[in-house]
Amino acid sequence: MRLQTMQTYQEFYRIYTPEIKRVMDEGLVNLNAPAELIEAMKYSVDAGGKRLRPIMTLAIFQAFGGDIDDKIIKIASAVELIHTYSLIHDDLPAMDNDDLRRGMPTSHKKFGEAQAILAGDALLTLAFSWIADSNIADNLKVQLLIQLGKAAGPVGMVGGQVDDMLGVHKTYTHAQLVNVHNLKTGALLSYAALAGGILAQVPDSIVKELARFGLQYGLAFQVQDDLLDVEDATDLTKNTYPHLLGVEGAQQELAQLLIETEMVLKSIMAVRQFDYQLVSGLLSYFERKNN
Ligand code: GRG
Repeated sequence: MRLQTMQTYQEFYRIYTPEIKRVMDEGLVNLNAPAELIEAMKYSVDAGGKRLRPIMTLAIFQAFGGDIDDKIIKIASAVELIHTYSLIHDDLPAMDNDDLRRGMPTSHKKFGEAQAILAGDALLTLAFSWIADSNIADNLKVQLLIQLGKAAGPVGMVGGQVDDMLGVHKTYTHAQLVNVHNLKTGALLSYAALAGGILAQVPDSIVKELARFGLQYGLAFQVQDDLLDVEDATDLTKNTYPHLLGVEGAQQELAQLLIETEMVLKSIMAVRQFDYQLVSGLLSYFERKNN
């Protein structure tokens, strides 16, 4: 594989976010499924998220010499289906009971609780089909499916969500909080990063380092999210970094995590050439928010 011509992360993001939406929409409207179900699935998929997870997979895939096409975009978007399902279920009355998501009525407010639950279920299972039904080599498929199952399920995001819920009436230690967020938020981002490496067929040792990059990125993402919640004056009584460390402590933790995240990329660069500036561009998410 060859390294592509240098492209800034901003250009990459501008090109591929609409492509991700197009490929996801095509995958949804072509399903032989009840129109009402497709409508509810598409409503949440099209609600306008940042597409951070598929963008991470695609940027890493390209940075390690992969050529992006619709087939790769669809595989990369599987994790976005899971992310979307998690938000639909997280908003339900039994969980956060939110009326709005991304400025629009939540799925259960728009379609009713039963339809929202089923739209989430359908997005979760469809994610695995999009990988399993693709025409990449079977060994790559199996690796992706194993890793996605781990990241999304009981030893990943769902486990983290449960730990988070159980923590409502207690105060977690720093280590417990890190663990909750590694599972709840970090696991899917870690998958998104390693999936780019698996698709680009880099050695296992680099896939492992990419997973570490995604996990560190996810933790930084969560600290940032907690800090933004403080600015929005949401409550400080939950298990959050500002609650545990104070706002200044959480800001220091974020700065340290970002240094460590970049260090992981540098350590990969020491053993294998890749388009460093494209992948490190993923960290611009934090600059924007800090301005
Ligand atoms: C219900 C099984 C289940 C899991 C829910 C991810 C999650 C677990 C809940 C979401 C709650 C939350 C606000 C977590 C903080 C980090 C996070 C995942 C934020 C949302 O991700 P973004 O910013 O969302 O990538 P967009 O809207 O850009 O797609």
